[in-house]
Parts: sequence; structure tokens; C-alpha cells
Amino acid sequence: MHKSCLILGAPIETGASQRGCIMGPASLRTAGLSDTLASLGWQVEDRGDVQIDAQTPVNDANAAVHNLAETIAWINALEPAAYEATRNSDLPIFMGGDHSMSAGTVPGVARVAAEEGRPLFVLWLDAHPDLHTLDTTESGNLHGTPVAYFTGQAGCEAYPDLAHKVAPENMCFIGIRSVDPAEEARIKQLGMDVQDMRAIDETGVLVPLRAFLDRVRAANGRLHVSFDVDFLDPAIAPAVGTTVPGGATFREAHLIMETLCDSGLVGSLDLVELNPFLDERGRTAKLLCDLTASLFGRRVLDRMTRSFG
Ligand code: B3U
Ligand code: MN
Ligand code: MN
Repeated sequence: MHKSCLILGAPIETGASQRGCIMGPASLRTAGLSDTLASLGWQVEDRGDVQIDAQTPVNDANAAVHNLAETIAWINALEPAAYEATRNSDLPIFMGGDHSMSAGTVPGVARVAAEEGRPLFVLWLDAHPDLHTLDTTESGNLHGTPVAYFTGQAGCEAYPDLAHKVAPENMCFIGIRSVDPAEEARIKQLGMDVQDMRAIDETGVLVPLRAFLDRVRAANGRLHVSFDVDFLDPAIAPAVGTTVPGGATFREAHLIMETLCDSGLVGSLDLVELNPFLDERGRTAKLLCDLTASLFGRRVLDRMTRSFG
């Protein structure tokens, strides 16, 4: 029996500082995401792009916040779409779109986990923790807020009510290198597992990743991976509006995806913040496809060949 992958596009760009993420799903399709995964033996179905309803503007007490109505509409559309896709396939992919998308996808996956009676764990691969509330964001760019929302922090009340929260201790952040003061305070207050680039430099990516995967396995948890393009070093992944120097290398990123694949624990994936307007001849989109292929089982050599060959 082939494993199944449903693919959904979420062409949302209203949470980012620059326009262009609306083209992210189209760019991943052009790069051949479906065919790449099908060639690895997956049964793949691209269900197209999620649509949102018309909105009326909403103002927030924090005047910096913008496009709140659009973000609420996306959350309302994506929560049920992610829920259905996660119930009906082994490893759905949600193609963004900026990272505000995860304010809809993660609660949808959390509903599936709750129905299964399993805790949801989230691996956040990102330069940023995206832990602002609507009260603390200074840029007002709502892609900086999804984690605060889906972990149930006060200050996100203007977003739709959350039926299923992610426990803050079930989060793991890897790649962090740009944190605002309010986010840092929240990380400390909640005692979250945050692995910054220094931690990666000191131990390599596998030490914190394996420790986290052990926690997920011990709890019989469901695991969602949220992959922000700015997790990667801008030298290899230029197609993102929020580049931060010193990101993950090509080899670190593939090793993470291969290790996630080996764990067998991943149940859903976000690919976010791809801005094709900033890409160079599609290289970032192609790299994201290749990294996804590593998560879905592509290997240069299988382990046995390498040990005994
Ligand atoms: N923390 C900053 C920067 C940022 C967050 N997420 C992204 N950028 N992608 C902010 O605007 O909230
Ligand atoms: Mn992000
Ligand atoms: Mn980021």
C-alpha cells in the first residue's frame, strides 16, 4: 500500500511585510513537487488552493496590526481544510503562503490529534519564533504571531476561538536567530525548547532534534513540521522577504529532513514564506522540493549500501 500525500495551497501574503508569497504554491507546483513525491512511491493528490470568503475590515487596539480581517478569514478557511487533509492522508503538505498560514493549519491538525487522543508536537524550523501576540507585534506583520495564537497566549483574542491548543512544552524551535524582546520574555516565561544557531554550532542539529523526537515518541505524539524558508541560509535560499544571515546549511537542512523521515513520526508539513518574486531562476523552490523529497524518503544511498558497500 502506497502512503498518501494530499497537497493544499494557501496563497496568503497579507501577513508578510512584502508581497509575493501569494505565488508560493504556484512556484512549488512549477518546481515539480507532486511528481517528485510520486517518483518516491507516494500516492499524491494536489487539491489546489484554498479560497477565503470576502471580509469586512477589522481594527485592532494595536494600530500597527494590519490585514487582520484577511488573516482571520484564512484561519477560518484553513483550519477545516487542514483537518480534512490530515484525517484523509498520511502526510499532507500545506504550501504557503506566509507563516500566518500556520495559525490555521496547526489548529486543524490539533483537532485531528485531539480526536486521536494524542498530544500534538510542533517542530518550528525558522529564523524567528513567531511568538508575538496582537498586542506585542511592533511591525504588525501577522506572520510573526501564529505560535502565540495556537499555544493559547493572552493577547490573541481577536483571532477565532481556539478549540485545541498546542501545549508550549510540545514545541521545539530550531534555527532561531532573530528574536524580539517580547518574544524572548515569552520564551522564558513558557520555558520553551528553543535551539538557536549557537546551539546548532555547538552540538550539530542532531542532538536537539533527536532529543525532541524521543519526547514525541515517548508521548505517542503526532508531529507537525512547519518549515519557514528563512530557516535556511539566504545564500542558498534567497526567495524570502525576511532573510537573516547565518541560517541552516544545505547539509544541515537535508540531515534534519532525513532524520525526520527515519523517525516515521511526521504527520503533516507546512512549507511557508517562499516568495518567488525574490527567487533566482527557481532555485529556492527547487531546494524546497528537494528538502521535502528527503522528508518523504529520498536517499542518495540507502543505509545498508553505505555500511556494507
Ligand atoms: N519578529 C519580527 C520579524 C519577523 C517575524 N517573523 C518574520 N519576521 N518572518 C516581526 O515582524 O514580528
Ligand atoms: Mn516564520
Ligand atoms: Mn521566519
